[in-house]
Amino acid sequence: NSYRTVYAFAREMHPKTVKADIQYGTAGFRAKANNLGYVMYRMGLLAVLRARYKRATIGVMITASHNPEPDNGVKLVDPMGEMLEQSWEKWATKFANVGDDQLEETINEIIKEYDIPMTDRVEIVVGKDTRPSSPSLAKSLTDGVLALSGKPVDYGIVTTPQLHYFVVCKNTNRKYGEPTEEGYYTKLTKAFKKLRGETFTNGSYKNRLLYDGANGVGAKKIKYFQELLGNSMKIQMYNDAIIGSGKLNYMCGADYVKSQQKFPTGVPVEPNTRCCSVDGDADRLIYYYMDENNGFHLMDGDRMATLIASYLKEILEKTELDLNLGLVQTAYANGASTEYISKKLQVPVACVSTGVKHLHHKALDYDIGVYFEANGHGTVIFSSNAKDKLTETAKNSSLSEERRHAAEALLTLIDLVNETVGDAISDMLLIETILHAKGWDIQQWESAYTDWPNRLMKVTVQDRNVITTTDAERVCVTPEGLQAEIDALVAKFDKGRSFVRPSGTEDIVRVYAEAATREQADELALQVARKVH
Ligand code: 16G
Ligand code: ZN
Repeated sequence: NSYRTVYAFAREMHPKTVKADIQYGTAGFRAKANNLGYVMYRMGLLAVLRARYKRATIGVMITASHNPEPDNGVKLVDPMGEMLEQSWEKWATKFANVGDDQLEETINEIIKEYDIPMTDRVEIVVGKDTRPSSPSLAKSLTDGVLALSGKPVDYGIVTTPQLHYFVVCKNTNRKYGEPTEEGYYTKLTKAFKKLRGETFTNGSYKNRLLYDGANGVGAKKIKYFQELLGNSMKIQMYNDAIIGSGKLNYMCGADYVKSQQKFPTGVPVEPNTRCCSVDGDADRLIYYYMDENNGFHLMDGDRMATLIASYLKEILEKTELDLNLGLVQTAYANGASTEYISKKLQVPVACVSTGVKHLHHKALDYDIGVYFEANGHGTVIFSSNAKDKLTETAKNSSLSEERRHAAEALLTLIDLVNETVGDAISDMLLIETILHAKGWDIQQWESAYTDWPNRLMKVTVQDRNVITTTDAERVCVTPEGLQAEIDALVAKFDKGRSFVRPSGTEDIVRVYAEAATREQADELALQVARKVH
């Protein structure tokens, strides 16, 4: 039977080359690319098992996002575009770590535990970013899919959110859209142009944007948008170096801009001009500008979330529909953003643990759920109740024109949004749509609130897992006594807030602190970091 093939393939073509165990974390597996061949092969096997268990198409994305070019990684995408269900993460870890001769046994174990039917011919949708290592890793992955008689469907180089979109299109019988690149571009650009109408500028809003493609897939794909959007949006692209240039994410891209709080290289500095950066797989977006005194202004995920939520609230009110709107953040969200959105805009805010799966899951609690991590990953999701009510309202000719138009606008906006996962390009089009509607330049957007000074630090420890947390990572459970020490420190600072958590992607502990002044935020972070050592 085919399990023999599995073992033969593994031994002859994709033998396990690394002894040390690796762990399927919040971003799947990430490592130096040359250590990942056997991991890909095994994820191909697991994807087929998952697809048969769910009786649906499963996605696999080969990317290491904002990591340097020599890294790579892999993550599985569940049928409705979610991250791989948590209970299967341990299987992913096990599959990656067992010896070649234990693969057959491990496959049998999972089949038995989940009663997986081994006959279905399932599709595995594969995508990859622009890393030079990606094609050969994709080959290892498809070998794994084929070894268990699955059907690999290779979409080539695509963004992570495109891959999520394809998976959902396939699993909804195309109700979500056409599972092709063209289908994706058409859906988004059609909605964008409809919302923009015939006037491309409005008030202080100008339809020109400088775009940093991070020398990755985000640069490759924006070209299709530029063409389809025509004059409605002037996107000037920078950082589109060719594959293998070694420049992917190098001193540019959303992660660099956000974590270094610096203007990226390769983008011309034009005072007061709106700029944005995407990351290496184009699922994160950051806006920024330089003022006339060379001062750098960052518009991160918190700012995008508040802009989007405030706009949605505005049009939702016009529809007069009883739909609940909520915002989901993590503990890294700046306190000023949380206060602004919950007190001033009166939109309920929930806080959850770091990682897209937690945010997405919580956002499902609302009719319209906006979620964003401060790092620029986020989107909006709409319940079927919301979609139904909006459709009814838009069609109901006995209602006022204002109500119908508002419902219609929201329905079009739903098409502009990639509900399956955070999507840098879709988010960018959404932000541009909102700024256009409000007639705002980037300074007006920024003036909504002022960020409280904050500091993020990395601390290296012997074993980061001794730190465990609760309450959306805001409270330490172990080591015993640490939380009391943090509380005592925080109490000494005006507007102080601080928390520590083990990173899910690096072997370090992260310390976050906020306070009334820059110096105090730095000092609080430093003092808390000393307690962690
Ligand atoms: C992963 C997460 C991202 C999170 C980051 C935190 C997904 C798809 N990605 O990249 O959302 O912000 O990890 O990293 O969930 P950390 O645990 O090292 O702070
Ligand atoms: Zn990314």
